[in-house]
Amino acid sequence: MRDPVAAYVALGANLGDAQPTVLRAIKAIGQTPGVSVLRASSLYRTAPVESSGPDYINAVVALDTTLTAPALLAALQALEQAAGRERPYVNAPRTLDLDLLLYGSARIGSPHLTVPHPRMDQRAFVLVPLAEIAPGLVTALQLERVGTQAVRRL
Ligand code: PH2
Ligand code: MG
Ligand code: MG
Repeated sequence: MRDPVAAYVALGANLGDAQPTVLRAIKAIGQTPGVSVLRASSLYRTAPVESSGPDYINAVVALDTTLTAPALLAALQALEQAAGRERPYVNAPRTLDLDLLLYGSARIGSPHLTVPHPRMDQRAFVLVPLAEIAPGLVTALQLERVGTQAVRRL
């Protein structure tokens, strides 16, 4: 059996009933074989960043997983599909977005998966919930740089 790896996943939704969708997704991630949710951040209401439509509901979860990064990605994508995710264009409003932020200390650059997530540093809707559950992973300077983006803890 592989040693468990600490991973972090960002959740986002701004179509349909976003708040219950995100809460259900946190539960579903924890029910995935080979995945335990160790911590879940609060939910945050956030203004769309380079996107459109209603405000988003965002959160971040900390996992322990025995899945490989590609297997974890596939499991997350299956949950997005089950929530009715469509991809009409880049950054389109979405029923559910599950992004793998960090997978242990791995640096991954494959056509399907880039870890650490390449845009996480530019997004308060990721850094603020991540800092809530893993303060050692986010610096004050990183938070300051995204300080103009509106995020409201629910
Ligand atoms: N996700 C995006 C683009 N913009 N803005 C907010 N507030 N929250 C998101 O989750 C989000 C976004 C692409 O995945
Ligand atoms: Mg995303
Ligand atoms: Mg995504």
